[in-house]
Amino acid sequence: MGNITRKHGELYKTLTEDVLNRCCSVTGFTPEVIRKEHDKFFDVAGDGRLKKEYMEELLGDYMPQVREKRLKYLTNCIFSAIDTNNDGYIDFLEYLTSIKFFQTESPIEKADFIFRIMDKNGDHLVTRKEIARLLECLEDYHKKSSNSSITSVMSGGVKPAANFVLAKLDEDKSGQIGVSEFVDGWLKDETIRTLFTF
Ligand SMILES: [Ca+2]
Ligand SMILES: [Ca+2]
Repeated sequence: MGNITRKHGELYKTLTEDVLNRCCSVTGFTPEVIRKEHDKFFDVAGDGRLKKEYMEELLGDYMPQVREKRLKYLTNCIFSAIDTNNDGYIDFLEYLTSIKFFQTESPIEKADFIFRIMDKNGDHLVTRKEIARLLECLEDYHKKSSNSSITSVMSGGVKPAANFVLAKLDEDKSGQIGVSEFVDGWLKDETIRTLFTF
């Protein structure tokens, strides 16, 4: 996120008027919401840098059915999607932005975020393997699904499921999915949305 709203190495420890204004303009949240989240964030991340282990713990509580190895992969994917300046920590602004993505009502923003989670190596393309690995993480989660199209897509395992996703989304038949193909599919197809919602 190499934009002017971010200052190098800043940890946003004190909510000055300037920091507050920038947080508001980046996220669209009200100052009240930002103050509340600031308290919450610094309660956990004392020095302003949230570590990956903490996210793994949170995710493990949220998705107890996901096994350890898969949880690690999923944590890595989500963490790198949130850690936009790639310094190995989540700072307050990155934290705010991620809340925005998790809470957003905008299907395009949501799809974009899921795409970035799935795109493990960050090359802006999603391969069959990246799809399969994310679905593998979500496999146990989907097992309890009452949605018959999800259980049917997942019934043969993650490889056929990844093929199904690729066949649905790969409009230009390049063998990989670009972000616009994913967003299109997300908007059009309920099975795709449900498959990647967790
Ligand atoms: Ca960071
Ligand atoms: Ca990729």
